[in-house]
Amino acid sequence: MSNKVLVTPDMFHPDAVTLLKESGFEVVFTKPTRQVTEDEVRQNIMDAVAYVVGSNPLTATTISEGKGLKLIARFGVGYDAIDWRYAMQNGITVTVTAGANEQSVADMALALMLSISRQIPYFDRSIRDGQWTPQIMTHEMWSKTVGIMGTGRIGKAVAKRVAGFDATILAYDAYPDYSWAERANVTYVSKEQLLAESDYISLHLPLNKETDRIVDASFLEQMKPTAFLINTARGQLVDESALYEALARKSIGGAGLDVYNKEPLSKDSPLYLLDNCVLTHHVSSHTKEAMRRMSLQCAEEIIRMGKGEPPQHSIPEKL
Ligand code: 8YV
Repeated sequence: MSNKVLVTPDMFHPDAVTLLKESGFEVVFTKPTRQVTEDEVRQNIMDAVAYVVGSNPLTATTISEGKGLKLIARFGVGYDAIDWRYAMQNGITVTVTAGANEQSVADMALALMLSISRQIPYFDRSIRDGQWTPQIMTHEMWSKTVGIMGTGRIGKAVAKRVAGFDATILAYDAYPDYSWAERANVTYVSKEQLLAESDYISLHLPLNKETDRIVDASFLEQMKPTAFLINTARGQLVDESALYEALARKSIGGAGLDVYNKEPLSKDSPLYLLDNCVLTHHVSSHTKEAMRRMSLQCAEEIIRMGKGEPPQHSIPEKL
């Protein structure tokens, strides 16, 4: 068995590199996630036993080049960009860093809720432009209704935070966790009720064929005209043109977006022209704390694989 671990995320923590080296692995980095090409991965995956993959796509063709590949350790929780079916069919385990980044992503969802409803980017721009009294009114978050779509680890962490705002918390999930909801004072409702009643809608769904463009024109029409849409999950959950239209017509209150249909967001995107949306660069889990946990978790999965032990967080899908 080869001992080469190929790593793409440049934020892979040095402690995880040390851990892998101490366990006898050689660690080889590609270019960082946002620069690496499939070609570069293909060239380097050939003699690797494990690959730590960022948000860069990993196709069947590339995976098939990894003749000795045993583990794909996803540096993150969403595995929509990986041809995981092909990997599993070929006996390659795919793990995710479940439990490592939900606190950071939940923080960001809250930050976006507050940023858009209190117009923080607008005030920041305004004071830098030398204006002291910009005359706009904003909205407080206290005691509002927050709709959480997707109640996995991240959705639950968001619920915990918004409870501190005395929010009424509604949730929608194809697989409700009623015992958590009872403890957390969260009410599962239909999608229609969540859309009609929420002042904030925060998306925490995985991207798959059921959720692709779940936020379309009709979804947006069902939202309150004052409601905010927050997306720290996946850009493809949202029909971005329909969202632009709704924001431009002000048929919803605003949006806080960390993810986009196509990343990086095009320089020509009309979203830049709108004041009622706050945009960040798919950085919800980019905190020192989460990155270290994610790195160590990937390293530990690889070390377990090396010892012939079962993975801790392999992806749940069955073929
Ligand atoms: C990752 C993410 O940090 O966990 C995920 O699925 O989208 C992010 O939080 C990013 O994909 C880098 O790998």
